[in-house]
Amino acid sequence: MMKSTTTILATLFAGTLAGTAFAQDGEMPAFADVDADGNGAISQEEAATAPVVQEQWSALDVNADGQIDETEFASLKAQS
Ligand SMILES: [Ca+2]
Ligand SMILES: [Ca+2]
Repeated sequence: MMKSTTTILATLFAGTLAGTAFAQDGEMPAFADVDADGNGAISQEEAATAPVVQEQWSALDVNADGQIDETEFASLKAQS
């Protein structure tokens, strides 16, 4: 009983991780998805959930205020 329950949970957990990794792998995130707290700007903490944003942070943060607003986010480039 315990064994099969553990196996099911492990499978679900692995599936969740795989789904998350797939969604982040080179795909263009939506601004609203990265802006987790919905304040209209992406902080560096929020960018940590979106590698494509994090990698281009210095290019995106044009006014160097430590946040990516929606206008700055618009220049995000899809990765090849
Ligand atoms: Ca935010
Ligand atoms: Ca900025």
